[in-house]
Order: sequence, then C-alpha cells, then structure tokens
Amino acid sequence: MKLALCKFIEHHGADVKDNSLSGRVLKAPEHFLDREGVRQVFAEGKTGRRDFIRRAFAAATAGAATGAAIAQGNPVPPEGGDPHILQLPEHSKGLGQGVATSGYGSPSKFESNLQRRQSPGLTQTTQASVSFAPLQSLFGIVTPSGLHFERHHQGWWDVDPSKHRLMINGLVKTPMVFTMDEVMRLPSVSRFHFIECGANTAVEWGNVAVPTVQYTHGMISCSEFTGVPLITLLELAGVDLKKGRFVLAEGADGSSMTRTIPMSLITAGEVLVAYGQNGEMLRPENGYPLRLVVPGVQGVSWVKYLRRIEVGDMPYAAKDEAIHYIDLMPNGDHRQYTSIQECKSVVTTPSGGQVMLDKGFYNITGLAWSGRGKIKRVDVSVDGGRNWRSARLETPVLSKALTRFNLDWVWDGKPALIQSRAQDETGFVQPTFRQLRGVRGTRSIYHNNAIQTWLVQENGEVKNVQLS
Ligand SMILES: Nc1nc2c(c(=O)[nH]1)N[C@H]1C(S)=C(S)[C@@H](COP(=O)(O)O)O[C@H]1N2
Ligand SMILES: [Mo]
Repeated sequence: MKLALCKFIEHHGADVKDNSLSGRVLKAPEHFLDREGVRQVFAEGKTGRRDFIRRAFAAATAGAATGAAIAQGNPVPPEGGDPHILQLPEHSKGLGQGVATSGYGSPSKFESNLQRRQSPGLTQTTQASVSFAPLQSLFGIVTPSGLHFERHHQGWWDVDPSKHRLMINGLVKTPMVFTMDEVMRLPSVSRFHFIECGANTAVEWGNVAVPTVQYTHGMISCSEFTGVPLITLLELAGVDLKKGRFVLAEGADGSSMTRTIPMSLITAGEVLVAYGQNGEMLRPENGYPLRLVVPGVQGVSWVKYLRRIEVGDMPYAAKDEAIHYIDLMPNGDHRQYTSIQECKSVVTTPSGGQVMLDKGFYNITGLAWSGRGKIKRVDVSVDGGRNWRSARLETPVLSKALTRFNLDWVWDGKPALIQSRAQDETGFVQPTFRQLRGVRGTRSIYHNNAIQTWLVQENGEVKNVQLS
C-alpha cells in the first residue's frame, strides 16, 4: 500500500515528504458527537461564526477528536513496536460468541455514531420532520435500510400487513381490493433506484445554511426495491388507458398523502407497488407494508402505506400539489408538477466538517444521480471550477440510481475548492448556483441541484461555501 502510494505520488510530481500519513480524514462532527454536541455545532453555526466547526470540535469533543485522529494515524509509538501486533488480543485467544446471539444482526458497537439525524431546529415536531442519511460515511450506492432518510408528514406507523388493503378504482372495468398476500403472489421485479426528497438541499437556496453533507444532501437514499409493476395491477382491474391519463396514489397514514402520477410513467412499467427493500420487507419508516416507487420522481410521489390507486383523466391538484411542492419563480409564477429530480452530484469526502490531517494522497469520492436516466460522466474540480478532471464511475452505473465516483488527488496543503459536476445520458449538465439562480431566482424551495463547493482550508478543515 505504502509503495503504491509513493509511486502514485511520484507520478503526480507532488512535494510530499511523508506519504504514510496521506489520506487521513477526521470524520465530520456528527459522526462522534452526541445529540448535545450536534446541537452545539448548529447553535454556533446560527450565530454566523465562521469558525463554528473548529470551536465545536474543541468544545464538544475534547478527547474524542484527538482519540479519533490517533486511531486513524500511525499507531506505532516513537520507541517502536506496535502493541496491537506484539500483544495478542482477547479475541485471538478466547471463545467468541455463538451463532444467532441475536436473530437479527446489528452494526458493530464501534459504528454506533453512524446514524440518520434530524437537523436541530428545522421542524417543530418530530412527526412532521426529516431525518438525513449520513452520506459522508456510506460506501458504494446502496443505503442500508436502517440509515435510509425519513420524511414523514404525520409520523410513521408499523401497519399490520394482514389488515392492509390496496384498492384500485376510478376509470377501471372492475374496481378491486388486494390483500398483501394477493399482491405478493403476482410476478415481481427488483430494481435499484434512488429516492430524493424534492426539498433536498432546499436550505441552501439563499446561502450556506448547514455545515455537513449529511444535512445539505442527506435527503437521498438508494435501495433495491422489489414489487409488482403498477401496470400489472391496473390491467387486472381492466384499466381504461384511453381516458385514464393519470392516477391518484393515496397513503393510509394521517397525512392524507395523495399525489398525481402520469399514466405514461406507469405504462412504461417503471412505477412499482413495492413491498421489498434491500432484500427484506420495507421498513415501517419507509412505508411498510406497501409503497409506491416512482423512479426519477421526487420523494413525495413515492406514497407510503399505499392504500388506494384511482385512475382519472386529469391531474388531481391534491393539497401536496397545489399548496406544497410548488416553487415561486422570479416573475411571480408558480411552478407546479415539477416532479423529475434533475441531474445532481455531491462530493462526500472531503466534505464539510471533516478535517484533512496531512498533505498527500486523498481519494475524492462522491455520488451522482439523475431522474432522467444513467449518469454519463462526473467531472471534479479542486480549484472552484477553473479546471476539471473526469472521475471514475464505479460499477454498476444504473438508470435512476445513485452512481459512485472516485478520483485520485494529491493535496498540496494549500486551500482548495472541491466541486463535482455530473452529466446524464440526456446530455443535461448539473448547473452552478449562478446558472440555477439565473433561471429560478432565490425564492424556490424545491429542486436545488446546483454544484456543491467544499473549501479545504490550509489547516485541513473542510467547510461548506458558495462561490458567487
Ligand atoms: N403516506 C405517506 N407517504 C409519503 C410521505 C408521508 O408523509 N406519508 N412523505 C413523502 C415524502 S415528502 C418523501 S420525501 C418520501 C420519503 O420517503 P422515506 O421516508 O422512505 O425516505 O415519502 C413520501 N411519501
Ligand atoms: Mo419530500
């Protein structure tokens, strides 16, 4: 490893003396702070202090941060001899735990700080709120189900599947009601797709608002969903595809979540009535036992606790389409039914709140996605968009799913402005903030897909910034 890195760094002609320390990143505060610590970081942030992350590190983590730094660094003491090699640990000598100690496994206790988290102060109640996925610490493209972001308008429920029903009515020959057993007997498909809340990155429309990628971009997750194409159910009910150009999807929770879905997405076979997520049943927070999967479309249309599909001949202008999920344009018009999540990407390391501990080699990594298909390329800049290099897209690259990208970088210890710019297979290129605001103004809430910038300071601290 060390040799490979030396070669890499020689090749890139960087002036780096001690390569063994390359690439050490101190994790962002929410990785090791408790609830109180996270609150403190935000309180500092709100006072407008530019050094709030540093102060939060100092105050709230005293031992934790240095401990983490040491653990990630060279473990050999100056006098030589790594105790973790020289002394046999307990786990090499004793008897380990038995099988099925817990019938359903959970992560290592050493990973207990990896959590989806609520942004302090964002909402009044936890039932009408959001928790954000910890993108800064995830690998590959799949979001572990327990870390999937959550958005509930009226709290979540663990619905008894034996009592759950799905009704199909409206412009169909035979209105039908399905039990879960009846849905799960039908031919199923499994597909990887991202779900992104239309309000992801919303707080950043005006200016920098939150310190880390968990809060700027964490209202996105990607899973393998299993279910029945909605068109199969509609055909069983004898759908009238001549008159029926839209459906209304309705959830069973108290939020009366209802959304209009165009029939064209359904006849294309993409929309699923899903019960499976990452190989098991959906989690209650994500709509157990049944949710709609609408690939490429904003999260609100992925109706959870799905209980009814009505076929109609025009859009329904439901409450979540008429008074919410609309954007005010600079000329005073409201944009409505803006459901596709356009091409977007973000660098997850290095990202806000992390600290780069040494000069030298770093693996820049991040995620890209498009609601219109596959990601074609991702370019990365370390100088605020003046020069770009193409990142490696890791396989699999799937349509309307997260795509992982990586790029080798040697940090020379000088300030750097890290950005990623994705392009999808339709040729759409992710806009800068300036381009996006040029069209949309600053009074939008939803669909902020601007290029994110992370400033790496000389002291290694990484901050969320916006270039004007
Ligand atoms: N029944 C129901 N469906 C719902 C919601 C809800 O509150 N109730 N929230 C919607 C919104 S706004 C989003 S972003 C996604 C979030 O899905 P998740 O909680 O599985 O991440 O569910 C959508 N479907
Ligand atoms: Mo949402």
